[in-house]
Amino acid sequence: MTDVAEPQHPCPIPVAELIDLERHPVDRPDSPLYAALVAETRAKLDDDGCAVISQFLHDEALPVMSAEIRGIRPFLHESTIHINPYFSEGDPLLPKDHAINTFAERSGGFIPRDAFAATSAIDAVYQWPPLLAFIADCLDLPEIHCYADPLAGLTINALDPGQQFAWHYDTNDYAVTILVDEASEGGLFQYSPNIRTAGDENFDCVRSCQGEDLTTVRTLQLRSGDLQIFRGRFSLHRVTKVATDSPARHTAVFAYTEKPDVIGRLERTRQLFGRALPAHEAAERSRSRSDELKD
Ligand SMILES: O=C(O)CCC(=O)C(=O)O
Ligand SMILES: [Fe+2]
Repeated sequence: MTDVAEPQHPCPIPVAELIDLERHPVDRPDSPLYAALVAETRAKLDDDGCAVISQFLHDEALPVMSAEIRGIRPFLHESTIHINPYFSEGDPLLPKDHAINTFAERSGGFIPRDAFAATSAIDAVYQWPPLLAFIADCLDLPEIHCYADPLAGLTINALDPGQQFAWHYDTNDYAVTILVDEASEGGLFQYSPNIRTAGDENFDCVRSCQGEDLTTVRTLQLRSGDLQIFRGRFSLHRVTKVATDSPARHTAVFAYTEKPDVIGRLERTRQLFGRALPAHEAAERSRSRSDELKD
């Protein structure tokens, strides 16, 4: 038998020209530099749930990716809502100034996966097998797969001038993002490491953050081209308002799953994207066929 070569991504630019592999040798798992990078990233994740690999991308990749995002911005879905950190309704039985009853603006938009061209450089990095193996190593997982969802797998988060993402927790265990376009002012990622635990919501401390007491809060100085791995289940976080005279802030959000071929639920997809694709309907049908429950 002959070895089957990795299928080539149709992006005309090789990944080696997009990721700075000299500095961050994610493709050389047997090298001491790779071991050091994984150890450092794991240590940061253990310490406060956040690891940043600075200048992960080559500077030359940034204008290419920025231009790509500008090209697909017509597919941006924008909304302005007011959220509490739990994305839930308020609780009339609790005091008015309780963390659960404290809402703040979440304004911004996202560009869905099906807007990306087949030749996308952002997609080439997202899907690159050595990167997936490296991220799995950092998270101490046997393997990860690209989220097969045709709308949610790879997205761009956009914050235009004047927009912000208020304090919240994520529902997923970890997020992998690359900042492509930074704001010139504002648009700062802030987080309060492990402010809650599985057994203690620590509402008082959450309320302090909401009231702009930033004693427990760390602020990242992210730059375009930085890669961030963030565990957002237990660490309250936000992106501050992008200044009104700043360019838009764009992050590429890489979604992965531990099992292959995972697709989002039909109803949830309709809520998030305002539409679903035939793949979502097919997945839902095969789910109900394989469901052996009686009700
Ligand atoms: O755009 C970012 O840097 C991350 C925003 C965020 O917290 C999220 O999408 O859940
Ligand atoms: Fe988040």
